[in-house]
Amino acid sequence: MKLTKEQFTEDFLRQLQQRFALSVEDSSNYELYMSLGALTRAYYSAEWKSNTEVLKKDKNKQAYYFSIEFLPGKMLKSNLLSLGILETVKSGLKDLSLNLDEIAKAEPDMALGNGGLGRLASCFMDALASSNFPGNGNGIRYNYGLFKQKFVDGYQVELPDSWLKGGNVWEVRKENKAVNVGFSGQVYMVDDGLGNLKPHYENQQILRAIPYDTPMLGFENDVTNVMRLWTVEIPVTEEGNYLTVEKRRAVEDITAVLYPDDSNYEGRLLRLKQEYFFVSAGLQSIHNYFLSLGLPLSQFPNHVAIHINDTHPALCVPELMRLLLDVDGLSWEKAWDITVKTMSYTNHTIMQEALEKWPTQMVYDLLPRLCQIIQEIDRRFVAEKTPQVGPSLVHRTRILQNDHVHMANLAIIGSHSTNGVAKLHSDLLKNVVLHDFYLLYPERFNNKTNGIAIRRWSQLANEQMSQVLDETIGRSWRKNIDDLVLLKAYQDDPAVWEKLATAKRANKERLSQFIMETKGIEVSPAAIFDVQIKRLHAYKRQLMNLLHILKLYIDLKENPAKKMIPRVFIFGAKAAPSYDYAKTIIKCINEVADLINGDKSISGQIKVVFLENYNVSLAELIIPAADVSEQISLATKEASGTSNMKLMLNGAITVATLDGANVEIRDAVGSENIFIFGLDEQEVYGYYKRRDYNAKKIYDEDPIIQKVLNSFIDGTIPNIQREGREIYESLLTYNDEYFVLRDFAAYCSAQEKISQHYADRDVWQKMSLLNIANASQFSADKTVTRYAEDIWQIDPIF
Ligand code: 26Q
Repeated sequence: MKLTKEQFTEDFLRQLQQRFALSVEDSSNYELYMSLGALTRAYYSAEWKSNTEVLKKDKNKQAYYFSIEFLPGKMLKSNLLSLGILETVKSGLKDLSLNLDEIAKAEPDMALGNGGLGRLASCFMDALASSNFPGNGNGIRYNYGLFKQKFVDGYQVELPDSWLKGGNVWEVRKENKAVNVGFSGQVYMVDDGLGNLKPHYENQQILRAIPYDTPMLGFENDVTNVMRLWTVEIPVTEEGNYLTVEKRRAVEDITAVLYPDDSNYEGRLLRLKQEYFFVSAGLQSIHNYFLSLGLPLSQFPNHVAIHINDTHPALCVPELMRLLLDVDGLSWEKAWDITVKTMSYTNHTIMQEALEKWPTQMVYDLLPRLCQIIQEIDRRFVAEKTPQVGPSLVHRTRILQNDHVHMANLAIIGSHSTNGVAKLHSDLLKNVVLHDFYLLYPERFNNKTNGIAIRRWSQLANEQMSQVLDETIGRSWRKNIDDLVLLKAYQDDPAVWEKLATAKRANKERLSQFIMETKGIEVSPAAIFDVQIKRLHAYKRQLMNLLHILKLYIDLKENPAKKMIPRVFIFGAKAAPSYDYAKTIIKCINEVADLINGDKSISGQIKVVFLENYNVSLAELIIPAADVSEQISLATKEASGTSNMKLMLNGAITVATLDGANVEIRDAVGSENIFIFGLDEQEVYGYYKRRDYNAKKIYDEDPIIQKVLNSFIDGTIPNIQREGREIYESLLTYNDEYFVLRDFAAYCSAQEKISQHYADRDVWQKMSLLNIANASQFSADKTVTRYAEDIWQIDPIF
């Protein structure tokens, strides 16, 4: 949009006065933020209205991304960037002696997600709008987002995230789009007098679902899609709706908190209620919208694509069936045909413990009609497939097994597309994890490698580097991300190396200052900033990183004269509150950090910093300052990873196993510009097949590993009597589930190589440059375009 600085300051001062009756001098950052947010909203409101009208008039096919998590972070600066007025606003505020970055800090992070899956959903929202696709989000408006993390005596403590308490400027409550969602009770099929069976419900609990819409702006293209999040309310009925405090609480619980588990599936009834609540509300609202277009139902899949993001929204399948059967009166065959054509599903994990299975009885009690439909889907599946492929394959793939509803099976059988999130992961789905389904439906399987919202992770997070790019290759990359490859032409240009190094240095200084302010730890921006930021999970092997740190430390203690290139090891990670082993690792990292940071005898050559409360905003501060990107999961375990892409884009060099998207990153940058180590997929499966992994043997044969592991139980690391023992036992007594010891030596040599390469500034800068230049292939714009073309069949419009 066009906006002069003068117009902006005038609008802003008016907004501040109208909203808070305040002048700039008397306003807090929060009041300034709210006013700026409201003004930003006013700037895009006309586009939002006209987008909605155009879509309704043209009846374009739209995609709906159903996700139980969204993780947008802060939206002020990203909305200003999309509107093309970020610079104008910045300089207008400066004229008022205000600083946009300070004001922006007052916005709470919207953290309605745990990690990769939720952040991916938000990167996709950005990319869909930026690539002119009509694509919307559908999810839950949790009153409390992901817990805030604090460390007390080195232990993780969780605090509630009441992100809504100051109000949310971006959302709009849509009272007139509310729908009812029914739970429990009994259901009978009765003849409606016309020979059709219709469900008759008794004792059903009816809840109200209210949507809150947040516009998702495209980059400089006037597109405003919608992320629709649902909140539960107790309906007002004619007979009155008096509920006891307890019953009210039980209802409100449904959209109260995000489950903080990102890997371990827990079969809680409340979680199932959440899943059905947002699925039913979202589908009803799509169904209502479709009916308002006045098209025949057979046209539904030509106007609606529904995406099931992991299995959490898999109830989309039976819920759409319910609407088509019970509300529209379609035959089973017609309803099923429409459902399968409409639905598509993404798998995000191969970890067995994360696969959702719900006790059939629980599903029956909570959702009797859905359960009937699921049973009928299962019955027909068995009847149709058994003659074709025989009973044993059917037995392994059916939805109902051992009195449980298998959600992945439901999602695959009820959709036309199943994809993994990186090449390796998608191949594993086909060949191992979902091989049985691949035999049944080979044409349904495909890969869609993840991507990231490049603009947020460069232009917003890393202004310093962005400026260097502007000066070097011009500004076109800001819109056409592919133009980042123009940087390759400068791979041997020392002047460009120097500029990029200066930008990196400034980002490191900014992070060093933050580390000093928040942790009181002094770190040198001249050191290598070695970064591992992701959820804490055993398979991601933060522990291996810690073992390497201990090895270096022991080395320095034994050889006091030794000089190494100083390193700052930076961690950011939350553990699921119920995940004891992950919490143990947090405690150990914190204690090792205290030990090393406080040891004057190593003259600051190693520092360890575990930043609290890792979230999107902190990622935006850490990533631009990273030299080394740790992507060290056991091969086959990380479906894709996305922080690997963000770090690469910001010029960090990756140290990685051949897991997830690391493989594609290596292919993009070339083996000489990444440090690959460790077991590969084949070798890992070799161990599983032979069942001959022996951690104790590796320990017995490797004196370095002995020294490092012993430090956990011999008092070297203080305050970890219980935790140190737990780690030690997990590796030696319980045989090291994720092969940390097997990969340790290779990891240490990769780390040594990193130090050698870093010592040669030119070599390092060239590698770093090539990482930036090759990052554009991981743009979420590309990823969603592939989803749009191959899976959703939606066209860019607007
Ligand atoms: C399921 C049931 C009950 C409670 C919680 C859950 C649950 C919630 C979140 C299970 C899994 C998740 C999140 C998984 C996740 O974030 N997976 C990551 O997805 C990224 C995007 O595709 C990948 O890059 C990561 O590799 C993958 O770990």
